[in-house]
Amino acid sequence: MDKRSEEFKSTFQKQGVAGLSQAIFEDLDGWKNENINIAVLGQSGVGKSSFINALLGLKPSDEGAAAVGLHETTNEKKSYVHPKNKNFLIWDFPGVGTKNFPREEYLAKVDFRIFNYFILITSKRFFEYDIWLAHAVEMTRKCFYFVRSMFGNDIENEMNKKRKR
Ligand SMILES: Nc1nc2c(ncn2[C@@H]2O[C@H](COP(=O)(O)OP(=O)(O)O)[C@@H](O)[C@H]2O)c(=O)[nH]1
Ligand SMILES: [Mg+2]
Repeated sequence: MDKRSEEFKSTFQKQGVAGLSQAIFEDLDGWKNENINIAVLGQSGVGKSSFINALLGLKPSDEGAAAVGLHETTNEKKSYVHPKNKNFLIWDFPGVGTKNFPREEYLAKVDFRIFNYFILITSKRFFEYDIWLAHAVEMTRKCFYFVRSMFGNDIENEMNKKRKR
C-alpha cells in the first residue's frame, strides 16, 4: 500500500466514512493550491495565442489577451494567469523555428524544467518541427497533449468540395 493509501486508511480508522470522505475531497482539490505551469508550444500561426485566449475566456481585443495575428505576434515567452485560479499559469511562446526562437536555441529558451504540462498545437498537417518538438517534450517524461486547431476550416473545405460535386 502506498503512503497516500495508508493515510486514507488511518483517517478511516480514526474518523470513519465522514472523515475519509472529507480527506478525499481535500486531496482531490489539493492541486488547486499548487503552482501549475502549462506551456503551449507549436509552430508560428497554428493558433497558440488564440487557444490561450479561449482558455482565459478572452477575445483577442480584450485587455490582457494574448496578441493574435496572421504575422508573428509573440516575440518572447509570456505567462497568463487563469481567471479562476491565480496559481494556474499558461505560457505563450513564439513559434518554433522563428527568428527569435530558432530551433537550435528553442529548447534552452523554453526551459522545460518549470513546466508541469505541455500542450502541442498543430493545424492542418504534422510537420517535422512538430515531431521534433514532441520528442523533445517526451524526453522530459512529463505529460503532453496534442491539440489540433482550425478544424472548422478543414470541415468547411471538405463540405465545399462535396458541394461542387
Ligand atoms: N479558423 C480558425 N482560425 C484560427 C484558429 N486559431 C487561430 N486562428 C487564426 O490563425 C491566426 C494565427 O493565430 P495565433 O493565435 O496568433 O497563432 P500563434 O502564432 O500560434 O500564436 C490568427 O489569424 C487567428 O485568428 C482556429 O481554431 N480556427
Ligand atoms: Mg502567438
